[in-house]
Amino acid sequence: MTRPWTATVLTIFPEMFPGPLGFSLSGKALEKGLWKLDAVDLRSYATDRHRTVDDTPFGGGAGMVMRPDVVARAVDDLAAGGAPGPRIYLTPRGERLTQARVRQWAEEPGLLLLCGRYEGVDQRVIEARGFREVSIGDFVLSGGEIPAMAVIDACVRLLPGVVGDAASLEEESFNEGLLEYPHYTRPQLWEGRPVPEVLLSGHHAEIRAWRRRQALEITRRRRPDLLPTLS
Ligand code: 9WO
Repeated sequence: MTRPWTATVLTIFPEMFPGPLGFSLSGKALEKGLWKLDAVDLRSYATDRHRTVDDTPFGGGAGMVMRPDVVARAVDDLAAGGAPGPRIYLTPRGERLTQARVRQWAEEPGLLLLCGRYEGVDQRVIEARGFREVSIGDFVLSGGEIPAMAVIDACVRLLPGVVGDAASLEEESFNEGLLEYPHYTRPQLWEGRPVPEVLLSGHHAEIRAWRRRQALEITRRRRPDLLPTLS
């Protein structure tokens, strides 16, 4: 392969990577060279002997802020070294990640993911280096590393050759926009609970229709915002 899809991660905790991404689907794909991971220590771009990356916030307030000069040095060095693709800063303030966006990013040559710690990163370097602010959900963690892993995992499973069974991805896009129907396997009777009869029937058209109804019903109850509005 000429240049596999590459996740470049800027973090003060590069040892966290690959972490969970080294297992299962993403881990096997990584071993096969279907994608590449470059976890870069932000501290290596600090200039003082304590390798400081943060400082106190102008205007006062709790905690510390990551310095723009350190982040910019890192980004510029990585860009010169060919770190490709959109630049993403993981923050609860960001625009919410969607599967549509994941599909776009899986088509890029890779991603540069900036992981904040403390109270976040100086806003000027986010703007000056063209980072998009992205959130994976409405909660606050202690840093951007776990969200970065989530973004990478979501992209990697869409790369060519990563999911062996192309039917799985097709089925997923068939289900487009709805929550998934429930799944069942053996034993057929477990703790007095049977598997829905229709799934044992072998009537594939009926099974398809049942799953569709289940998907619609669970979506209506949990995520009505995902359903097209009538009018
Ligand atoms: C911490 C904090 C403490 C005192 C006052 C204000 C404060 N804000 C924050 C904060 O937002 N810290 C973030 C921690 C800074 C960026 C990295 N961190 C982070 C990213 N937490 N959660 C995310 C995240 C990213 C994407 N999607 C969901 C959550």
